[in-house]
Amino acid sequence: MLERTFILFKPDSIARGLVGEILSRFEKKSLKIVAMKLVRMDKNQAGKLYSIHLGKKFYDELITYVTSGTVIVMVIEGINAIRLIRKIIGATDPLEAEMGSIRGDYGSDITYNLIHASDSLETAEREIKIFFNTDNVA
Ligand code: FUP
Repeated sequence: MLERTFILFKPDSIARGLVGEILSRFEKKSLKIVAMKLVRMDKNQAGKLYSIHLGKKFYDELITYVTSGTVIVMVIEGINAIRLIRKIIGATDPLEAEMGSIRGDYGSDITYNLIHASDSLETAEREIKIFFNTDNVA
């Protein structure tokens, strides 16, 4: 099924110069970028994005981290894009992520894990709306 998913390049992927490397992995899998912008996320947007984690012990550190620098938000389209991208990215904890995945190859910390991708169609729809109007998605 043709799907759209929301991707966030977290501040460390930009600071470490890994954006091109990560994007090229998506492009080589025939995934298409349909919207993309550089933003400095505010606490309100970060709170909406991670509302499911409110109250957890890592929540404050996570919000501080994703609002600490420039990020790139993106909508990507492709066949089974949601599951495919989650596989390319790898498990949340870089210690669990398989080598060959983005977090497996470049991650070293569960919080500073480079990238976020939606985990379902419903989540994708909700997350895209936090950052994009329907008229700036191709
Ligand atoms: P993921 O969908 O793989 O991004 O992972 P989750 O939605 O479970 O977690 C969201 C973010 O919370 C992770 F990217 C990093 C952070 N997190 C921690 O810092 N510690 C944890 O134990 C779990 C998640």
